[in-house]
Amino acid sequence: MPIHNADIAAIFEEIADLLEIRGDNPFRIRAYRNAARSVGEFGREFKTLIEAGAEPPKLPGIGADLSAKIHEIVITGRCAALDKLRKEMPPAITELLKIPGLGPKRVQALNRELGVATVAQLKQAARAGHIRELAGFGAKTEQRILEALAAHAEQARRVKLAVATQYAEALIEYLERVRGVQQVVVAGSYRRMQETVGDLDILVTAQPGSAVMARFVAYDEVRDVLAQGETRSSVVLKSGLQVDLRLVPAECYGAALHYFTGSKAHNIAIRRLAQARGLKLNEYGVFRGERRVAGETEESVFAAVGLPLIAPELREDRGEIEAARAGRLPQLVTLADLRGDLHMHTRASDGRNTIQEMALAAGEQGLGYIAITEHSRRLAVTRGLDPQRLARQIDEIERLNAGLTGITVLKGIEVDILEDGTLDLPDSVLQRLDVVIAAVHGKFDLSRRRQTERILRALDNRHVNLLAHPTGRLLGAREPYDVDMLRILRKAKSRRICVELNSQPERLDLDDTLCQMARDEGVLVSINSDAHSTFDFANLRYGIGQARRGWLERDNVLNTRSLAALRALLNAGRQRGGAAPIVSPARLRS
Ligand code: DGT
Ligand code: CA
Ligand code: CA
Repeated sequence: MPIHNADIAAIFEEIADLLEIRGDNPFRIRAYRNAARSVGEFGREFKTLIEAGAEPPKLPGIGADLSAKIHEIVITGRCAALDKLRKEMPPAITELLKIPGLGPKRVQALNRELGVATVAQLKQAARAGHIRELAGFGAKTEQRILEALAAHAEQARRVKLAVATQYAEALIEYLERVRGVQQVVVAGSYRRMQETVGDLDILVTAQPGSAVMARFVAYDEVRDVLAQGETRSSVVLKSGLQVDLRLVPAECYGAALHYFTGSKAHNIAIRRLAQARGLKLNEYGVFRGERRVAGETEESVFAAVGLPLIAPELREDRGEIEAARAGRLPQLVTLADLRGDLHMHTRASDGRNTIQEMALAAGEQGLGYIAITEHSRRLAVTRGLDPQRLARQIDEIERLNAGLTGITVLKGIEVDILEDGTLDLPDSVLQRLDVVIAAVHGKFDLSRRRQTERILRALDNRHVNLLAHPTGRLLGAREPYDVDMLRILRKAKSRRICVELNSQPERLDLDDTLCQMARDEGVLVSINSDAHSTFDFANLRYGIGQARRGWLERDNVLNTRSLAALRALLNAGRQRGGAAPIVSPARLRS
């Protein structure tokens, strides 16, 4: 049975969840979580390496015990340690952890006090009003659980884009090897870079007689075949992800690609344009009467309705058609536009590589500068830095920079915003840094007013450059905290502070619509990896995807600037208070 890194990571995560519900040793739990992350982010498939008999790579955080487990999972498809834990616990209990607002401690309490072990039982208990009676829960929490349950039913079947990518890329490679296959492309929400996808929609063109359909349903990760036909088949993979495959004639490729890329709302609006021109538009082409007038390429489809090509990420019927018609489509930012990355961790806090390793890896990605931004002391679980350790790191970075060429390491911190809006480190320390990122890491459930005030106060600190992951959401695990984002953006604008688009696949925070809001408010967005290892720079592509969905252009993004321009922007921000000249971002670009 083929096993992707994502599957190994999921097993380690489940072990960590179960240990946590059981109240196990926090270090042991953390080891599994770190291992899950290491494996999930590792650039090559363990399965391939192990099957090739290669020496398994030495990943940070993965010792002999975990390495043996990886081996066991790859070879047998199972993990005895997980099977044992599952036997000790109610079978569906980890499903409860997927309900936003329910962490292991609450799940443990619900299970112990009310015997809740399934999502259905949770719903019953909440409806009956039993949850509010538990210590530490209350009526508000009960209400929130009910709301989260409703959202969960819808979300449960969706997969994070980064996870879908692992399955999609393996499948594309497999299909491309089938004889006679010409083009393979994944359309749908995947191509639009939506943060989660419901299923994969694959289009294939092939020479006549190609066995692509037969080979598709025979793919060894297929669990169920829902339908198999000449031109269309649907399967469910072992991971639960559904995949639809359509074989389309080459002359229809563009029309089919446009149709199946969607979104549905966009398609409907485009079809209306076609109708207004007396044309018929469907997945086979654009027709005037019986005659096909376009359809071989997407460009031809758009041209037939009088429009330039619209990037897939924009196709949500959120104004892109009007913009296209008016010749005002944005020139969307690309991965190649990024010149630096302003948020990452090293071994000094909860990262897994040294500063030098991070710098070299970033250089290989084509970046010219990075900022090292460890957690601050308040986040003890991440070994956050106190002023002494930060001072040592500053010295270390200065020494390192002297010997580096092609990449510059900036001194930074991801300082915690405390509950009252003050920062976790004194100004005297922050002032020595190039980049100060402020971030909320706790007290997520303050009222909207208090949460907003808290963040506004943090933005009043004259050293802050950047607000990290501004809503705190974790896809499928934690709702955004309740804040007045417009007020925060306006404050950021007035203080010349930038906001982050955190590229971690479960964060993608700001999301697409908030990116658009930042752009409209004239606040620069910094697209950062928040890397905890050298592999995490790969996540920047997902950040770029959301930025593009949010209509961001190169000039809207802080870290597309040259180092000199970046420094000028950061410094201008820190000399606020009216005296500093307004520096036009356009002029600063070199
Ligand atoms: P998902 O899978 O929920 O993440 O979202 P999509 O956008 O991939 O949606 P899906 O897989 O149901 O369908 C793929 C595309 O096919 C969709 O984006 C647009 C097109 N499509 C599906 N149903 C309709 C429809 O009823 N009308 C039109 N115009 N297009 C449709
Ligand atoms: Ca889809
Ligand atoms: Ca579909």
